[in-house]
Amino acid sequence: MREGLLPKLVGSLKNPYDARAMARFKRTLTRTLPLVGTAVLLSSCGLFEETEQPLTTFDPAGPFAEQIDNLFWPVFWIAVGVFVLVEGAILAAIFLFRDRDDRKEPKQLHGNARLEVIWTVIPALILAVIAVPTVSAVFDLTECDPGAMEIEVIGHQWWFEFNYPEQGVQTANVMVIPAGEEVCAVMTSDDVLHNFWVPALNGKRYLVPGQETFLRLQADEPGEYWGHCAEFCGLSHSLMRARVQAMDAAAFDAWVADQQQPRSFPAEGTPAFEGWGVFQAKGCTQCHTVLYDDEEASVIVPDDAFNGPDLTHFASRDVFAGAILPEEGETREQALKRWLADPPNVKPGSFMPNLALTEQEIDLLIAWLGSDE
Ligand code: HEC
Ligand SMILES: [Cu+2]
Repeated sequence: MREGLLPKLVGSLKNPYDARAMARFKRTLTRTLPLVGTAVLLSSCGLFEETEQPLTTFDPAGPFAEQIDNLFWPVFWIAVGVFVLVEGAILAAIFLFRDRDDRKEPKQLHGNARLEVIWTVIPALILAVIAVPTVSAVFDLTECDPGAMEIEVIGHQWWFEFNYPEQGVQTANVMVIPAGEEVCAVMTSDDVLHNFWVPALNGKRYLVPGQETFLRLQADEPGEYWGHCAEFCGLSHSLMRARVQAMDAAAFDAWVADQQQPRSFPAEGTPAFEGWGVFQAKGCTQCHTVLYDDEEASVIVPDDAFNGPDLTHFASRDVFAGAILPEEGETREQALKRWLADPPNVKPGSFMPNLALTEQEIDLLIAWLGSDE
């Protein structure tokens, strides 16, 4: 191999009328194209892999995601039609009018006003027709029904906070909603731009510091619907997930009643009690609110201070730290150990610092964290 692939290609392109160069170009193409094609095909296989947390817009689970789906498919098929027509015309021109030794030059259409008007007006009409339902859907998907239950969604680097103002409930990472009912997400951010996206329930919407944005959410059936922050928001953006948990009305009411209860203060002498001691001694109280039935023992981090997730009912959430833990194949305890030992190692840039905890302190903290039954 004296020449590299690139110089070969460039060389043959520079001189397309040179028959030998052209033959070389064709040979190189026939050798490389199958390779490139296979690579592209294989890389797309990843898209169809079954994961436990699928993020797909093709699986709508409620009326708002369905509205998007119902808009997507007609537009997609119109686009397919345009593609086939345009590419077909190009291929027809290439093959029907290709150069032959004994052939005269075909009729030239350059500057044909009639044709140019036609191929400007048709796309403009198609776009205008598509714009009508699109614009109306964009508004409709974000204008909540006045009777809908409100849930505040607050973005933090790198986790979602969910507050239920009517119920007086605060939680993180797992948004619990009643199935078959519209919920209005009233959203903002505590730091930088984030974007709340649960593809099975609705499209994406920004969380903007100092502003409120709205998003209608509804899941028709009880189930788990995964979401992700959809705006690059710093180092651990890719580790900022959320999960929506839809429950039937009775289960939702029971969940609310449970969350409204403060936590019972651990009995003296238990590992949970000692864990609470570690929690206070290590300064965890600086960032994490914990509400006890014993009000004096409660710790409330003011809203305007730096806040981590409310840990009152941490035990009731089966995923944590931006809903990325526990990872597949890992128990909750293993994940908690990893998290408490070195948060920035699990989530680069994490604002929960490494507090240099000993293994014993971690065990006691885990006993306390899991003790709210
Ligand atoms: C400087 C503030 C700060 C301190 C101090 C702090 N944390 Fe955190 N903690 C955070 C933040 C911020 C998060 C969310 C991190 C993320 O998901 O990116 C968090 C997350 C957590 C979580 C996961 C909660 C969930 O639902 O996602 C647990 C558990 C936790 N911290 C326990 C502790 C314990 C125990 C201590 C003391 C040893 C402590 N934290 C000290 C800020 C802090
Ligand atoms: Cu984000």
